[in-house]
Amino acid sequence: DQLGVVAVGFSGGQCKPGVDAAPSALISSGLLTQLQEELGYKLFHDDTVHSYKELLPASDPDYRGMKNPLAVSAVTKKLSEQVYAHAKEGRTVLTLGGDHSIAIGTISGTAKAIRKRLGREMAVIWVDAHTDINTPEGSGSGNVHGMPVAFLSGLAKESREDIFGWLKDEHMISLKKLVYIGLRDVDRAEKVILRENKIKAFSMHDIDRHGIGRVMEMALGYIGNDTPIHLSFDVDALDPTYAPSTGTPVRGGLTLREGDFIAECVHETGCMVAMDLVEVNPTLEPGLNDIGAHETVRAGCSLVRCALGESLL
Ligand code: DIR
Ligand code: MN
Ligand code: MN
Ligand code: MN
Repeated sequence: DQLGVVAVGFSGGQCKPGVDAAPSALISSGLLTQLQEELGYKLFHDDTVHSYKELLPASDPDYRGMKNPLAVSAVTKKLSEQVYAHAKEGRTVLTLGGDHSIAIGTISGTAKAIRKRLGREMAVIWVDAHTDINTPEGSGSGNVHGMPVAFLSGLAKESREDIFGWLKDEHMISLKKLVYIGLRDVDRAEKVILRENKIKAFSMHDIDRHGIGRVMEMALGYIGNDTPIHLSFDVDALDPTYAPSTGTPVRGGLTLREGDFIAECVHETGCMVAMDLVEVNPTLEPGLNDIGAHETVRAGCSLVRCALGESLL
């Protein structure tokens, strides 16, 4: 099978430096080699960790409360084209972030390719402690990594071409085909959006109640058979015990096995068209020495391998 890989060293969707170092850390630990040699993928990768420096503006004032709006818009627009170029060839696309704002690029690129190739609207499984569905006006932080789903679904609109106005209908996703898993830190304004739009969401409470097996049955049942799936995995969905090196850790998260299980179940559908792994920040090292970063990178690699078909037996 063909796998397009895009390595995105970008951190402008939030305020902590270091998340741009994740792709190199993941690749150095052998991830791409494993995908090629152990899982048998034919890789399409330009051997570059993109920082998109040439796209970053000299001055980038806040706009509608958003921080770095021009930079995030320019980078995600370019990334959208990169992902589209892979997906239109029928390749599965793996994007290594970077903070979660990059999903504006990845999901818009896959959504467009799936429309063109298959005439279908794809589903998104968003695994995260957070819903990342703030509108600029509803956001408390102004960090765009808390807003990607709002822009991708049209809940947040902006006509300025250089601030996400480049997102057209062909790039968009339906809130009816979105499923969240792992939630436990959702802003008040976001809860209103979830309720008003009847968005399918499985919080940690649901996982405690039903178990991850049943939750995945319900999540995939909601999406329906034979629907192309984009899996967007924020490593902060995992409990900080397993993934401490991330910008906004929240206690009470998924175990490593629950995270891997989610990825395995998405793989088993045979319908995964793209995966993002985001918010690994190897420079945040809450553990002794760099054990925290090492463990977080290892967890990230495991999630990717599971989503791409590694099985236990
Ligand atoms: C918060 C935190 N909801 C915000 N969001 C995220 O800034 O909008 N943290 N995504 O990872
Ligand atoms: Mn690349
Ligand atoms: Mn996120
Ligand atoms: Mn998160």
